[in-house]
Amino acid sequence: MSAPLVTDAAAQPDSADGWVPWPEEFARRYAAEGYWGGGPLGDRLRDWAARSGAATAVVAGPASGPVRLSYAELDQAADDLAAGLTQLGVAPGDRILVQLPNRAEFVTLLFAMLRLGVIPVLALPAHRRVEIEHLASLSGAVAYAVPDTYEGFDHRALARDVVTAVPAVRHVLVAGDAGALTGLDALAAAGAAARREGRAAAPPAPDPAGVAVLLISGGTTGKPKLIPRTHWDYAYNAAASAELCGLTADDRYLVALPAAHNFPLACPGILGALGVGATVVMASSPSPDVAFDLIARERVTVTALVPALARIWVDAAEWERPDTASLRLLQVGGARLDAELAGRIPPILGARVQQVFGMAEGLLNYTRLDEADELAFTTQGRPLAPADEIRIVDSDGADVAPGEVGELWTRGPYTPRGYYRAAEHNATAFSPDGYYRSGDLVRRTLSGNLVVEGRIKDVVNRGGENVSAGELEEHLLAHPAIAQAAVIAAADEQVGESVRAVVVLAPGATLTLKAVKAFLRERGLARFMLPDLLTVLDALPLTAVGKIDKRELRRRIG
Ligand code: OOB
Repeated sequence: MSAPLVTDAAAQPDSADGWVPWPEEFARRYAAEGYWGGGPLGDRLRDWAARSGAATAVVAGPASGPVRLSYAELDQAADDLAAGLTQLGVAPGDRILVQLPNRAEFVTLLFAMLRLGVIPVLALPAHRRVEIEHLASLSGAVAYAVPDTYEGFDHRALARDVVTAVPAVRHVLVAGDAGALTGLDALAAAGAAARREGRAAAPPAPDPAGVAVLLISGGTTGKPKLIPRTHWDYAYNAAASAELCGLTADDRYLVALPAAHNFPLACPGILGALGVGATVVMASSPSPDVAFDLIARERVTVTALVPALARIWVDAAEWERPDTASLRLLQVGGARLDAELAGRIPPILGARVQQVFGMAEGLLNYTRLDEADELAFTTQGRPLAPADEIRIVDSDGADVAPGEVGELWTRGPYTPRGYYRAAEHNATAFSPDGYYRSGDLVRRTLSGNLVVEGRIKDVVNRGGENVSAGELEEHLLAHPAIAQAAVIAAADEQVGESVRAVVVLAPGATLTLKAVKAFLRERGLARFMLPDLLTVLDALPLTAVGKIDKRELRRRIG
């Protein structure tokens, strides 16, 4: 490995190397066992274009005039944009903060940067000034790529604020109407002209053992962190996921979640689909209106959702009966999927369900497609790679007995050994022998699959008794009147914290705290587990990728 072990990230503010490589011994093993190898991700697109040149790589844009890029066109667009970026003075190792929604430019810019060895910092479209300024300064980004507007929000205005607050950001790159700023179209045109006239010398391909992209942690505590994913680890992540999902050139993958999220980007997502010559269809919004039309028109075969969206799709489809005949696989992950909802997916959408328990930090667990549906309804699957190492431990870091609940620790060929420029945090987020301490509470079933029981800190401490929010939420969801549930602490003078159940009701339903308690007691729940307060809301706040946002909920009604 070429990158040095960085122990004090702050000492290297301008280095692209603020990451912790795998120890030599592991790097050698992952290469020897075939997990790592091959060229950098940008070069792979050349191979894919040589193989599938005329096939459609990307479909994007409004229903009125979809943009269709063949593999050959995508390959060329990436070269043009790469030449444009080079002309702008962007150099290998530089970071660019990319905040693009699901449009064709997301893919062309991503590959342009991968080719140059310029590192994308993949922000989500829903991020706003506080997160963006934090990510820009933490990464030392030299540019910020935005859409003109998205969902009624003018990202160019945000970009102007960011450039003022973080002067290291020298360029704003705009997809769409750029106004006085630099348009990605214009940049690609300038790059194409330079290439035609032989003025664009491509820099050498980047080291595939080095960082390819910086993902944003989905953590709900503290500021977002950056996760360095290398060309090799991310290529394996995408290709092995594609194989597990049986993806072939005949598939059409719908990007319904924001493309910058690990799940639709590489599990198998965009990168996995392109790697097998499939077509990537970008949905401008995950709403059933937009998605169902695209599924019918483009004959979509596979897509990925978070549970909150899966529920919206299933409810809408039950009513509207859209044409989803082409859909063979619906992946659901990112948060707890309840078994009842999972069971409604095959009959209503006509697709198999696959649960995916993953994290931007690496480890992916999948339910397998050659196993009984029941496992996909009730478990979160098992690790992707034979080389994934898992420990389920108690609060002292000792392995729990088989079948018991404990914290999931993991290391493996696509689970990095540290966050980017975060030496202090890394000391506690990783064990001394390199396991990532996920904070997820899991147990392993007899079938070898994992079940996620909650988060380690997501408990309400009522006078010394710990009530697991995840466990209580699962019981609440079993109530027919409850569509969504989140359990949070409420300040209580006597016991410190009391248990507040925040719920969204099923259409037309009503509910009282008394009825909830009676229902839970009937299920055999201990008295200390029962909620003290019930709050009914029309909707729960969601994170940038669409998970229930408990931090925001606590802020509103803690
Ligand atoms: C995915 O990645 P992140 O980084 O946004 O969030 C990771 C966290 C996990 O640590 C876990 O707490 C939760 O989200 N989670 C799940 C879950 N999948 C993720 N909790 C329960 N059940 C699941 N199936 O969310 C992500 C990344 C790649 C693929 C899929 C999801």
